[in-house]
Order: sequence, then C-alpha cells, then structure tokens
Amino acid sequence: MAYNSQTGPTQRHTDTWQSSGQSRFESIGNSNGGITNKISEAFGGDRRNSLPMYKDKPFSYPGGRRKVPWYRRRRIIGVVLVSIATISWWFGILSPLSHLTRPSEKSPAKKSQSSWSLFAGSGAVDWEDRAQQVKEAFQLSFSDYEKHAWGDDEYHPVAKDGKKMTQNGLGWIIVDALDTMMLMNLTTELQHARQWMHNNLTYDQDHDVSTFETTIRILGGLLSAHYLSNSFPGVYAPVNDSLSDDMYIEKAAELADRLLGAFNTQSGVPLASVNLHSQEGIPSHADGGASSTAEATSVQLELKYLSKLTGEAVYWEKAEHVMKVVDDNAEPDGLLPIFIYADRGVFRGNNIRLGSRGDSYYEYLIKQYLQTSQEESLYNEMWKESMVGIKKHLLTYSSPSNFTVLAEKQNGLDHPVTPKMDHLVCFMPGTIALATTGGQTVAQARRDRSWGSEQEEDLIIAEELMKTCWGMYTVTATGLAGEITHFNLHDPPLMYNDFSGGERPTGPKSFERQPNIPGMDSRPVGTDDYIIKNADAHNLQRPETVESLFYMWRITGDEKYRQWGWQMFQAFKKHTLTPDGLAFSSINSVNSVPTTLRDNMESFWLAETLKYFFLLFSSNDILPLTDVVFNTEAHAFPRFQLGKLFKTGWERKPRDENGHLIEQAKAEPAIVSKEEQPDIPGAGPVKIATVHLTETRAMSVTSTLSDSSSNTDAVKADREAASATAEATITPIMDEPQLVT
Ligand code: DMJ
Repeated sequence: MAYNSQTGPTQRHTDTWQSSGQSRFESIGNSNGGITNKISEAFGGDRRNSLPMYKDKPFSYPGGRRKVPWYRRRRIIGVVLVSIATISWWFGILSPLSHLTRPSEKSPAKKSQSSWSLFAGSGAVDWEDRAQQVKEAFQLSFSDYEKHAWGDDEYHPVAKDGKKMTQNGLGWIIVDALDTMMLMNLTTELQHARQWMHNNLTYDQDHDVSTFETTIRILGGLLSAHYLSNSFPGVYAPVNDSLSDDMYIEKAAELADRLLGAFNTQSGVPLASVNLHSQEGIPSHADGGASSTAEATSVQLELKYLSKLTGEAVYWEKAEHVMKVVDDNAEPDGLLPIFIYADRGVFRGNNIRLGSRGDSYYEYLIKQYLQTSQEESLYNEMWKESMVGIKKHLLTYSSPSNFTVLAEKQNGLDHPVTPKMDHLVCFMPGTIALATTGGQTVAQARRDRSWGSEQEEDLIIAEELMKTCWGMYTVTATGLAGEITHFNLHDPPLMYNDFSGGERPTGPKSFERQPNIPGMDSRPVGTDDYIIKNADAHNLQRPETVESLFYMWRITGDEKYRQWGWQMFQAFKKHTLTPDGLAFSSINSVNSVPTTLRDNMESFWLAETLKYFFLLFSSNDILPLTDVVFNTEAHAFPRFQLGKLFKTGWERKPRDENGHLIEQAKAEPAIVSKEEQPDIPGAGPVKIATVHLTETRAMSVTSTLSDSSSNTDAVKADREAASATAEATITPIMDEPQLVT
C-alpha cells in the first residue's frame, strides 16, 4: 500500500478497494443505503447479531426511576433531612442524652475501617442513581444551550449567548454530543440534533478549521453516532423520525474528503488547518508554521475507521503514512518533540512532553494497535518503546510525599526534567492500564501467558499516576484541578530508573486528612508537593482525570476510583454551576471560593467529561473495553479485523540496539536552516514561505511571523508562557471559537 503524495482527496483506489466505481456522493444519495451495504460487507454480515448483554435491558436503562432532577430535588431533600433530624432528636437517636440509652450504636467495629474509610462499606452505594445524576447534568447543560444558542459552535452559559464559526455553524457542540445523548438514551434531544443536522449542516463552507480538532470532535462524533446507531439498532436512544441513519456516515465522508486537503504536503504530515470549501491546507500561524505532533498523529483512528466503513483506501493511506514519516525520524527512546514541520516531516525543537501538543500521539499508538484487533504489532512496539523512554527520562517523584510525576524535558532528553504536568497528561494512567491488559480486567489479563513483571510494573505506574492526578483535585479549595500543576521534587530528582522493583517510592496510601487538632497537619495530603500558579489555576471542564478513573475502575475493579469520580462530579456541580442553576461553565481559579466563571462551556464537557462520569457510574456492560476504542474526544469506535482489504502499509526502518537507524545514522538529511529552526540559539525570524507546500495557499501567508514566535528569547518566553497556559489553551484559527486542545 504505497503512499502517493499526489493522490488527491477525490482519487479512489477502485480496483484494490472494491469500490462501486461510483463517486461516494452518488452512492450516498441512494436512500436504499448503498453505503450501508458496503459497510456491513466490510465488517462481515453477522456483526449486528453480536449484541452485548445490556441489549436485554429496557431502553430507559440505567435510570428512569427518578422523575425529579437532582437540582430540583435539593430543596426537597433539605426539607426531608431537617424533618428526619428533628424527629430523630425528639425520639432520642440524636439527642444529647442518647448515649445513655443507646450504647450499642458505638460499636468498635465502625472505627476500624480502611484508609478509604470515607467510602468503606460502599456496597450500598446506588451507582445507577449517580449515573442518573450525571445524565441530569447533561440535560441541564444541553437544554440551556438549546434554549439560548441552538446551532452555535460556542456557548456562554452566563451571558446566555453563543457564536457560530460560519454562517450556518459547523455543529461543533451538537455533533460532539451526539453519542453521549445516545448512551444516555436522550431520544428527544437526539431527534432535535438530527433535525438540525438534516436542515443546516453542510461542510461546504468557506472557513479555515483546525484539522485535528475537526477530526476528533466532528468526524469522530459522526462516526461514533454511526457506530452506535447502526451496530446496536434500537438500543441507544432509538429515534422515530423520518431521517436516515446514513446521515452520520454521509456527513462523515463529506467532511473527511474536505479535511484530506490538509495532508497534501510534501511529506504527507498534515498542516494545522484546512479551508473546508477550497480543501486547501494552511500552516499554523505560529510555531514557525509547524504542526503539533499530537495533532498530526491523532487523526488515525478516525480516518482508518472511515476507510473500513466505506472501503475507500485513501483515508487509511493518508493517516497511516503520517506514522511512517514520524517513525522514520527515529527519535531516541520513542519520545517525540511536540512540533513537526509538514513540508519535510522533521521535528522542530526539542521540547518533549505528554501534555499539550504531545499527548495523543502516545494515546493513538496503543489505540491503533487495539483498533485493528492487535494485528498491527508495530504500533504496540512503538508504544512500548515510548514507555521505556518515559520510565528512563520522564518519571520522577515529588517531595515530600513521593507522588509519581510524569515530567517534561523542555530542552531535550539530555537536560533536566521540568516538574510540570498539564492536566492533559492525566489521560495516561488510564491509557497505561488499557495497554497493559488490552482492555481486559486485571484478573483476566493475569491469566494470559503474556502477562509478566513488565505488566505488573506498568500497572503500578498507572495506579501511582492516577493518585497523582487525583491529588491535583484534592489539594485545591474547590476539589477541582487546575490546568497545569507543578511539583516540588527531591534534590537531586529521584528518577524511576534509579530504583528497581519493590524499592520504588510510592505516593500516599490515603488522601484522608488528619482531624483539625492543634499541632496536627490537617491540610490536604500532598499540599507541600503540588504547586498551582495563579496563571494556571483555571479549570476548563477537562475530562482526562475522569477518563482515567473510568479505565482504572473497569480494569482493576477497585471501587475507590468510582468514589473519587463521585467526589469530583460533586465538585463540578458545586463550583461550576451558573448563578441561575441552569448550566455549567469553566472557571477562573480552582483555589478561590466562591468561584468566578469564565462563561464558556467547552464542547468536550458534553462529549467527554460527562460521558466518562456516566460510564464510570454505569454498568460495565456498556461498551466493553475489549470491544471498542475511544478516540481522544471519547467517541467510541469498534475494534475490527484488518480482513482482506486492509493491511499495515509500512514497516519500521531497522535500528541498532541503541535505537539508531541502521542504514544511515539518522541521516535523511533533514537540513534545517537556522532560519527555520527558531529553537536554535541565535536563529533569526521564520518565514512561512520556507515551508514547501504542495497545492496549498501557503504562499499567500508569506509574511514574517511576529517576533513573539520567531527568536530564541521569544521562544523561551513562549515556553514560560506555556506555564501560563498559552500552549494548553490555544486559539489556532482566527475568527474561530475558542478551541482547546
Ligand atoms: C479534547 O479535545 C481531547 O481530549 C484532546 O485530545 C485534548 N484536549 C481536549 C480535552 O481536554
């Protein structure tokens, strides 16, 4: 499966891929479901018969018992509690004299609870009710948006207004939320969304969008909606409208064809943005025109699934080829700098992190391996290499409590670590656990012959990092994490590889605070380890920690992860609710109560954060981890077999024992002039004109970039500013609603 950089988005591999020979849009126009037939062929006809266990449950699952939502119930509950307390007091249960009459209540057994005693005995917890409360939070957020900004791509829940990216809007919020509505069985909301899509949604709009964000949120949302509605007919919010379920895949294919324009570069690495109408790629306005590594390498699950669905090879090839270009750089220990030039496919600078711009590269390595049913071993190999690199270079320990920290190397692997974690890094505990067991429970995986000390070790890393991410929540005044957390380290830093096996430091066994007694430290556990700078203290309703809690719960079965999630959900309810009590917003500081709202609802609040809360509290039978992969925006795709139509179209270049390419010592002369390498001391301004683009309109943006991104001092300043969130909260495209990667 050779990559052809000249292959345009409309060119099809009709012979190889058994296309109908018609344009897709012709076949889509056929309401008899030509595309559906193709799809069921691609997956094998029996797919629809293999429904999971929860198929037997009623549609109202998992809740439906409660008619009054929690936000209306609060007052009722308050009245009931006051009444119970009064009656109890009257009859002596809480009476000051009760100890005289009810001594047996003070059983010693009640005192000897585990370190998680706050939650001990939680067999009685009604998790279905908690899932129902998450569903109600979604309904609240969504109905407020429906009422005040329907069809807009951004929403301000305090001002009660929104904004469209384009005249018609791109469905940024609606499409991202489709599969959450399905999983929550929100039929009315889903029908409304489908009607809007049918009447309004077109991607032929003259607008520049982020290649990555549009792929993970919109393409991912459409594909997941297609998967849930077609593979589980009648299960997830079955709708009763006249619209075809093919709508999702038709729009997905149309959108993907437009996005492919971003891949028409000399190397095949996609440009940061693309114009949906002209289908021309556009380089980043910052970062020397380079694309983010994570962005270029986190479109593969979506495009490959689309290829599998449609039988069209072009999406698969374009996405897969990026992986080859990246891997041909043979970066040491599988750790990649966070920027890559789309023209030559070489990295820019030496900044290495698993936070913004780096994160989902690693996530998509292991998920590509799982997506194709573990048939493409090279992605697993790449993931494992990265894990070795993470252990060797990035894992360190906080002082004084020894939380495991997944730090950054901002100036290359030979330089000291920067003890900083973006909240984004918190996808890692769950992803490591997923990689370790392949999605099985630990108990199941331990029975496999392939299980050994490496897996046990990785599982401990997952558990320890999970603690670290949870600590980001417990140390703040609101119980919510800031955007970025710094750590105090030991001096000199203790590194993971300084220890072996059981000698490794571990974080606190418990987060329980000491009672408020003079002389005792009653501050939250980890207070001296965590540093949250004022500029980093905002909370954007991000999902990564609850995402990991969901994986950790499913994989380990340890209920503390559900309990942490419940505490976190309550903190969101308490501190991010708008003054009218009808919506939720991101907030300015996790350390000041009462909170001030940023007046923005991110689309991933609906697509990811609330979905993961819902799944964490729901039955494990919903979307078993052994059957699906979630994309980086929490959209669910099925795992599938390569089958006859697909195969891995590339091989890794051979390396020596040190990971260096054997043929040419890291040659492929990536001759990068100083002009183009602002990370090199003394380098001058960057001209985007030096990015050699094929068929793009890049030449129209030849202006010299502003000083702030073009010289060494400024780059350093930029890096510091990253700490002040500039990189974690980007707005890469002008006139576009805030996009947070
Ligand atoms: C989401 O859009 C995705 O999870 C992405 O990979 C990272 N940023 C946000 C959520 O924080």
